Amino acid sequence: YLIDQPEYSFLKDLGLERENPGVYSGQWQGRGSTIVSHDPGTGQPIAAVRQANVQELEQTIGLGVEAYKQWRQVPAPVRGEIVRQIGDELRKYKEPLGKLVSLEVGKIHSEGQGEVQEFIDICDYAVGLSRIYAGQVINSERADHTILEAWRPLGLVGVISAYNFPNAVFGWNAAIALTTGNTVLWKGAPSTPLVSVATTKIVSEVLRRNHLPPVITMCQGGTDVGQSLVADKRVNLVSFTGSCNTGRQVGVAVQERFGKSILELGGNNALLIDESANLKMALDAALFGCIGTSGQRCTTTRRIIVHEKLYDQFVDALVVKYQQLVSRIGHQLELNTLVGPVHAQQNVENFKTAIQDAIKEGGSLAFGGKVLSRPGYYVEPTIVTGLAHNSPVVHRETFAPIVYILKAKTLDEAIAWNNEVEQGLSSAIFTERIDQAFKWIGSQGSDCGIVNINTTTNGAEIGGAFGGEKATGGGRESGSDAWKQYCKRATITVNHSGQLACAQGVVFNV
Ligand code: UN1
Repeated sequence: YLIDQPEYSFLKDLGLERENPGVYSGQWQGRGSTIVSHDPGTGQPIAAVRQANVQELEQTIGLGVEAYKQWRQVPAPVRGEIVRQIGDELRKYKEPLGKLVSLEVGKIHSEGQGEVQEFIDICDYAVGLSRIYAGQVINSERADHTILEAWRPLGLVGVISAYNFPNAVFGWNAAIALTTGNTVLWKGAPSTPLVSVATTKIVSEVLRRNHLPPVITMCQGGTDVGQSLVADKRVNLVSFTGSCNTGRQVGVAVQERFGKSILELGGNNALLIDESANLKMALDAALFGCIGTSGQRCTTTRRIIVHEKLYDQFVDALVVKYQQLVSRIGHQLELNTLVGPVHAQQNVENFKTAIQDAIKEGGSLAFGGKVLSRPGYYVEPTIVTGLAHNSPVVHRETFAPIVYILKAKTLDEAIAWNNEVEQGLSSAIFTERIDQAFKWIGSQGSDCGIVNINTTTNGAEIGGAFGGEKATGGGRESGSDAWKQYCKRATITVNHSGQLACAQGVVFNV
């Protein structure tokens, strides 16, 4: 295991061992099957985790429900103080934890650090919010009556996160869920169990220091554990991040029992380049959008729709940029690397299938297209041109660094293509024209949850609500008023008139 080697001593700094218990419910255990986590950059084993079995999951849910009974009585700003401490603890471990995120996912060093930063940022945000989670006072039609609206916690929130953001997605959910008064049960992706364990160790230290019950619990596991979590009535809200297909099943299963869900599913995000665009900026945005995280963000730029007058110039210039990147492909922890591996062999297979389909459907490779022959899972960043806007492969999300460049005649055509895919997560336009910018963000514009101007499709900040429409699932996490999704709303009519009066002028007395 890599954990035995001196240059990986940062794993021990995080409290990890060769074999780690994968369940935290106030204490550490794990009686399910053992899973070995691998470095996607070399294929070497890092360390192992003993996952939860279904019985342990059920016990953990019970403990989370019990902890809620105590936690909901704690004033919100005091809950905020706990989250402040979690943020501070994460600051202490940012470097090794970010490095572990890089090692286990395959993302480059600065992106691993950035991911932990995103968790720290949402902690700060939630601490502030904990003092201002506000309801409202509404005018009543009846004299001396007042209508109040208040937001109450739901109970136990289940968070199922994906391998590409194994730390931050838990953070967005946990920081807001905790400060709104919920307890949290986390199941991370089966292929990033070490990030789950290390993150939970950091968090659990804060709980221990404050003599708190397990307001955060964690069960690493496979499909059996995931399905039991989703089906369990005691989990009041399931926040799921993953594919559209699994998300559809999760949504139906949770609805079946009238639970609540937040679904953060796939994206098929387009970057529109208008004739008036600032080309230098647009190219930089395309580079990070398409290749950042080796094309494995749900917000990755999958399609670039370029105005026909700029098309040739744009494609040529982007190819030059891609050429400059070739020397920057490498292991994710080498500081010079800009393009790390993809996460697993499955991503390589999906990459190959997408390239074959793209060629079958009439596309040509303007750059890349090959799997690199070296240990680990490396593919070439790839540009495909010449495909029809509605080719099946263009409408499919492939979690790999492949972008399809399309040529459009007008902004209206580009917007129609932006909107014609099933997913509706992120989108961006590069334009210097104010009329186009406002059309883009208006009701005739992008139908996505994220609608950017002159910046990338990916890399959203925590202050805004994050999520998308249509097959992306409709959920919102993180900033703005996304906190309301972790609450139930109470509408409270208070009669202070001393007499009973019905609304709508109804008379009902004897
Ligand atoms: C994801 O890929 O699941 O906006 C989340 C971004 C990041 C989050 C991506 N802040 O790209």
